[in-house]
Amino acid sequence: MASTSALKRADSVIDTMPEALRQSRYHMKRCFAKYIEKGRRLMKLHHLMDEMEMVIDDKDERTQLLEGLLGYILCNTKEAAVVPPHVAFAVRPNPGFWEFVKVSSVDLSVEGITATEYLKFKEMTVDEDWAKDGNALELDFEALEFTMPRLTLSSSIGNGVNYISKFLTSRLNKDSESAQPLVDYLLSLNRHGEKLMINETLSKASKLQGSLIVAEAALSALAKETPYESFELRFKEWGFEKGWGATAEIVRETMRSLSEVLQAPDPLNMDKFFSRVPTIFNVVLFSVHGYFGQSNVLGLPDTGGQVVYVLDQVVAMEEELLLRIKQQGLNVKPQILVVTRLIPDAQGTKCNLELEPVINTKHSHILRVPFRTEKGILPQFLQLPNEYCPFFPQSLCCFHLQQDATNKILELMEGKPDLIIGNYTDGNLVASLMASKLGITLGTIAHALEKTKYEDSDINWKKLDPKYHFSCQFTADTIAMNSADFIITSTYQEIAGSQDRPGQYESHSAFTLPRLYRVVSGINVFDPKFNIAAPGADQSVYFPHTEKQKRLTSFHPAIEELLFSKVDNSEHIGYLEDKKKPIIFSMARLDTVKNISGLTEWYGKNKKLRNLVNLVVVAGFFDPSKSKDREEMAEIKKMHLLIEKYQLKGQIRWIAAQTDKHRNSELYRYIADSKGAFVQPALYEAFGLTVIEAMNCGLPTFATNQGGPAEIIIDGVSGFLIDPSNGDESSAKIADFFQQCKEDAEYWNKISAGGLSRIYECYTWKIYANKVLNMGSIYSFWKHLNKDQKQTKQRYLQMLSNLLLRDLVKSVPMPREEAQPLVPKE
Ligand code: UDP
Ligand code: LCN
Repeated sequence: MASTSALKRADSVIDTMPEALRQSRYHMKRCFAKYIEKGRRLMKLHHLMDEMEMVIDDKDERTQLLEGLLGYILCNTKEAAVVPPHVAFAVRPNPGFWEFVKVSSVDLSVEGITATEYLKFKEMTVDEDWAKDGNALELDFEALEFTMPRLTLSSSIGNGVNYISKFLTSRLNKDSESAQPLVDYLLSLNRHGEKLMINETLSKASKLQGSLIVAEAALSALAKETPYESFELRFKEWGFEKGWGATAEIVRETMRSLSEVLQAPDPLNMDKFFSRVPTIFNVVLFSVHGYFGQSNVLGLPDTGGQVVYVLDQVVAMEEELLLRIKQQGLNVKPQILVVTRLIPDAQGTKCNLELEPVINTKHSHILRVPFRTEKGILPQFLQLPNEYCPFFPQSLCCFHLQQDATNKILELMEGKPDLIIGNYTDGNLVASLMASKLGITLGTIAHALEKTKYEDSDINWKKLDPKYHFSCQFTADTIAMNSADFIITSTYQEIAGSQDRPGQYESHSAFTLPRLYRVVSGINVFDPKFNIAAPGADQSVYFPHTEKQKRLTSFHPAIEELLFSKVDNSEHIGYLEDKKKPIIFSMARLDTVKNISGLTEWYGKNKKLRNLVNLVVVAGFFDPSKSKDREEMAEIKKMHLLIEKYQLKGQIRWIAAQTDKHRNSELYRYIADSKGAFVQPALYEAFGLTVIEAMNCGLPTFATNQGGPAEIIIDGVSGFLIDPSNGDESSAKIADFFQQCKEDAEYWNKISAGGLSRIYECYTWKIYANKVLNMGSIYSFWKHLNKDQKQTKQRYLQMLSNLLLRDLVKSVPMPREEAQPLVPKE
């Protein structure tokens, strides 16, 4: 029986649902009558289950039904739109796979429907006129890419670059002519007008193949280390230009991989060849919001992990670029510019400086360009939209920023960049506008997309727009993700979620903003543009506590004061009575979602844990009246209440937000010395840089199972996963760990070592930079190969941006403070 139902489960919902309903017809008729009883509405899984429970009160019968196919279908239902007499179901049997069906409550007949039809059902629950308007604006991005290959397995999602190599292999394998686009692409490579790799002598694939054979033979007679210069002239006569490699050995390897590709393409040689092609020297990164600076900014509004990520990314990319350029035998200085906004009223930060070198790089800079409106330059900081600060002028300013930044970038780089990478909605928008204008390869990074953070944020957009401006945000996100040649994510779940929860990108596949537009295919998570490249932590700062000679011991007196002094002041409150106990430590912004107050409560309630360890949290500050954010204010008050309620003084130290990463890293290690642990208890975390910082320091880590950390940590091996919605279970798991450490001193070392090996295997900036530069190289060629289709899509996106987004952003209120008039240039 089990195997039959398993087989059936592999079938589509439309095939299996009629029979499943027929088998429980009596109960189902009553169930559907209940569903439609309240009229039009949207139902989630828990509503469907609760109402089924009301109708089928016999537990055994219910269990039997839920164990069958019907239960399987219902459990995979993400949403149902009730429009009597029908109930339309959106079923997601696997990550990325959606099926839509409508069921009649009258006769239980089932009909498959399209995404468009489902969205109309959904709209009927809030706005019948719009749903029935035959001329409503529909966006369909897949319609423009009907010939582009798509992946088919959920497990392949996020591995795009590997599949692009395979697709390229088959494209170049068709006939004798199919390698010509590769030759044309190589012919187009140049650096400031100076040709690279090949010149017009080798304009045909057959000629190139022949010359490669001759060149390889010549190379085999040379010593491996022979520099390119010593055979450059001879190679030039044969049609070869610089860029193949610095030495005879490297040139030979690169030539061999191209020869293999031209003879019979295979993904391995394709990858190898493209990792060596000199296409990327200058990169522009956009990270627009927050206080983008290198010191004293973390913890300021909108200033968190993204700033850390981008700065570390620059260092790693420059290092990798320098290495590659050296291996290519070129004498070129790579340049990376991080473009952000200039804030004249910089509040003590350096955000009013136009150009600032990036620490630990040789040639990279932060370029700050002011936000401008028609009235002039905006002097003050602008927060991303939230309830307290309902402005989203970022989008409006992005249009201007793109124009103002372009000239500056072209001037500083003495030409166009080779790759543009955006970060988050605002940065991705500017990046996509610029990439489209200059015709440059575009990568985008979201860090976190807002759409999934609020239930039904699409259908209810009108209600939420005054607070959050989702109409602008979702439009900007959809435009940027469609413009991108490749999308970098930190985790799989960011793209396609998990078995139970749709991914952040996946939630853009079909959605509707009634009265504005209906997106019938917004993004396809099976598009090979998606790539997982997880960030790392700066390993010169976050290194294991056991590396004694590197330890920053000069911070110890300050750290000891921070942890153990008995005074309450503006930097810390609470104290630790028993200094010998291990410490459980957490550090995050004091947002509700970070759940620092949750951790405090779990600790307060768990006597065993309190006996075993102390609690130290670094988060926000202590005076709610100083907060401008309603959420933060509530969290501060809650923290004080919990400390009071559970009488935590003597066992808790609450430290205000810290901005010195060197001191923070030593704090992680100091806590590791105490044989403590790091706890990241967030209700949801997109990635979680603190998790990998702690693991890099060798501190055993407990992290939320909701979001990115669930992929970082292998439970029980490289750390532990905890369920933020089950505090008792989570605190018991932490207590058990410390109990076990008491009984077996080696256990702590084992988990600490497990965390470190996981980091070295998957979460380093070196791995990241290598992956991202390979993407830049291979997607540039892919874009070249598909330029006609790319251009068509680009025109469609430009139209949407100009017709839709520009109008939407105009309706967003600007801050009251007047902009400063532009000072005319000398
Ligand atoms: N951080 C910090 N001081 C604080 C809180 C956080 O320096 O008081 C740093 C932390 O070390 C990490 C980043 O800010 O590098 C937070 O990144 P994460 O990805 O954990 O969360 P986000 O704030 O981006 O949501
Ligand atoms: C944003 C977040 O919310 C974090 O989870 C990430 O770690 C950070 O950006 C860096 O990507």
